[in-house]
Amino acid sequence: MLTPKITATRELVSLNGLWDFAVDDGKVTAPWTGRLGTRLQAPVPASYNDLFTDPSIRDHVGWVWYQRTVRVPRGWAGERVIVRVDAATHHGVVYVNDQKVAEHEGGYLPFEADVTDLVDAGAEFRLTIGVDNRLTPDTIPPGTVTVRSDGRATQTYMHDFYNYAGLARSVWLASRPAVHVADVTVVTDIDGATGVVDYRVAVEGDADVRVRLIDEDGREVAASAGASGVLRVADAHLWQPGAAYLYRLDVEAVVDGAVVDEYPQTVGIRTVAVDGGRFLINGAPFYFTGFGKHEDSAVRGKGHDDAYLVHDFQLIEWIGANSFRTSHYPYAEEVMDFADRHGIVVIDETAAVGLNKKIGGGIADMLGGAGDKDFADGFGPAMQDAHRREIRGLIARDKNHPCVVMWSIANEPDTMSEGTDTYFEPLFALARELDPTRPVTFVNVMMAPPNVCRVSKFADVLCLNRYYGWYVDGGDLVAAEEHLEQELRGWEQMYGKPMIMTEYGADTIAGYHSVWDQPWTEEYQAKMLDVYHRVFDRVETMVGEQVWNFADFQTSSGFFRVDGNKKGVFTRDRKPKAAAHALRARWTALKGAR
Ligand code: GCB
Repeated sequence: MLTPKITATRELVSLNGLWDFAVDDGKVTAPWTGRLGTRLQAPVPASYNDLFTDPSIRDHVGWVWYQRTVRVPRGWAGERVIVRVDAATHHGVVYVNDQKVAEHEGGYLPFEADVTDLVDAGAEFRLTIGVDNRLTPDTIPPGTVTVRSDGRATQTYMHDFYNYAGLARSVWLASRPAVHVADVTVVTDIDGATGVVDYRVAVEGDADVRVRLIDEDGREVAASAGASGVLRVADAHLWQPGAAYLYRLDVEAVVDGAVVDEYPQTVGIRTVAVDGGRFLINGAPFYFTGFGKHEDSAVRGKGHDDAYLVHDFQLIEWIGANSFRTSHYPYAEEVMDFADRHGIVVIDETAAVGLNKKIGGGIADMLGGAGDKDFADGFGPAMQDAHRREIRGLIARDKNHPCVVMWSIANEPDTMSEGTDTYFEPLFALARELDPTRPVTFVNVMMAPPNVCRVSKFADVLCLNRYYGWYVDGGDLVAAEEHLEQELRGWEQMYGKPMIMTEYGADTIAGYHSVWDQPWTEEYQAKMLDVYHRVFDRVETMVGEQVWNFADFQTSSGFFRVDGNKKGVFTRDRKPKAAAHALRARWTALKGAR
C-alpha cells in the first residue's frame, strides 16, 4: 500500500482536525448508524487519553468512536475514492454511513478502504471510526484485560510505555485512478561511481509502466520502460548518513500512450552490509550514535506533531547523533520521510514488545511479580501469526526508505525459555525473504546473556539492552564497568558479530544533583553513560550506542516510575539534562573521528 500523495493524477484531502468523540460505555449502540450523541470532540491526530480531565476516559478499556462528515470533492467523479487511516491504536473499524468498509488489527500501521461505490463526488457522507485499545495475549503487543468484581475492566501489559490509544496519526480522503500504480519497490546498489537502482512496479489494471529518475536539481538522470528494470546513474550522489541525497523515481502507468497515473517514489542510493564484526553503509564502517525514542509528548500522547518532529531532529543534530531506533513500534511515516531527507539512520522496529512473561513494565523479575512464566505459556501460534502480520506490514510500508538500515523484529522477548528458538526462526526467515537487502535483528534482554539466549544465532547484528549501574549494580559504577565489559567480551567471543548497545541509561530527575554516585541525579546519569562509553571503546565489535531514552516518556503507573520513565537525556518537554551536554561532546568528537 503506497503512501497517499498529491500528483497530477491523484488528490488528497486531509481529514485531520476536530472529530466528534465518544467512549463506548456500553450505552452507545451502533454509533455508525446515526450521529454520535456526544458533546465531546477530539483532535486527529492525537491519542485521546490525556485530552480530557475525566479519568474514566483516560483509563477506558475498549472501544471509542470518532465521527465527522466528509465532503467528496466534486471533481472526483470517475475516480476511486479511498479512506486512509495512518494508524488506529490498536484495532480500528471504519464505517461509511451505515456500511463497514475496513477493519484492521495492529496499532501502528496504516490501512485503507476503497469507498467509491458508497460515496458521490460533491456529496457528503458520515465517516465513523471505532478504535479499540484492548491488548490481549494474542495481540502485538500483548496484554491482559481483567474485569474486576465491580465490573470495571482494567488493562495490564508488559511493556514500559503508556497504552496511548485512538487516532494518533493522520486520516485522509484520497483519489486515485481506477488503473493505477499499486506498489513500487526500489533496491539500490553501488558499482564504482555508478548508482544502480533496481525497481519493480505493481499496477492495478492493464497498463504499461514508464519510469524516470530525477535528481535534486530536477534533471532526468535515467529512464526505462517496463514493470521492472535496472537504472544506472553515472557519478551517482549517494545517500550518506548525515549527508542525504534523494532522487525521485517518477513512475507512470500508461494506457494507449496516455499517462493514467503518476506516482513519485523517493530513492536514496546506498548499500548496507554486515561484514564480520563491522556494519557497513556504502562500504564504509558505520558507528551508530543516538537513541531509542518514543512517540510521546504531553497532552497529545502518541499523536504525531510536525513541530515535535522538527524539534526532535534538531536536538538529534545538536547532540551530534546519527541514528535512532523506532522503539518499540513503527513510527509515523512523516518521521521516516524526515529521516530520509536529513540523513538520520534508523533501526526500524515492529510493535513486538513485551513478549516476555519474565518482565514487568520493563523491569526484570527482580522486583517479583511478573514472574516465572515460560514463553510457551501464552505465546503460541496466534501470537506468531500476528507477529508475521506485523513484520509484513512494516516491511511493506518502509522498504523504500534509505534511512532504514536494519529491521528489528522484537524488543526484549523471552529468548531464554524452551521453544523461543522455534518461535523466532521462521520470523527471521520471513523478514529475510521479504527483504534480502537489510540485516535483521531483535533486541536482546539482560536476562538472556550469550550462553543463555536461544535466538541471537539468527540475528545479523547483536542488539543489546543493558542496565548495569541501574537495575543491576545500582549505585556501584565500578562493578557496573566490570560486569558490562565481561558480558560484552562474552558476546564477542561467542559470536563475533557486530554489537550495538540499543539501550543503556539511568532514570534521572532533572534538577537532582549530588557529588556522590547517587542514582536519579543528573551527575549519575552522565557518569553512568561515561562508564559504558569507556567499555565500548575497548570492545572492537561494538558498532553503536543508542542511549535509553531520547526524552522522558509516560508509562503506566507503578512504584518504580515517577510520572513516567525518566531515562530521557531530555525532559519530556525536551530540555537537556547534564548528560545531554556530555553526549554532545562525545558524539561530536566521534563524528570527526569515524
Ligand atoms: C527496557 C525496555 C524499555 C524500558 C527500559 C527501562 O529494557 O526495552 O522499554 O523502558 O528497559 O527503562 O526499564
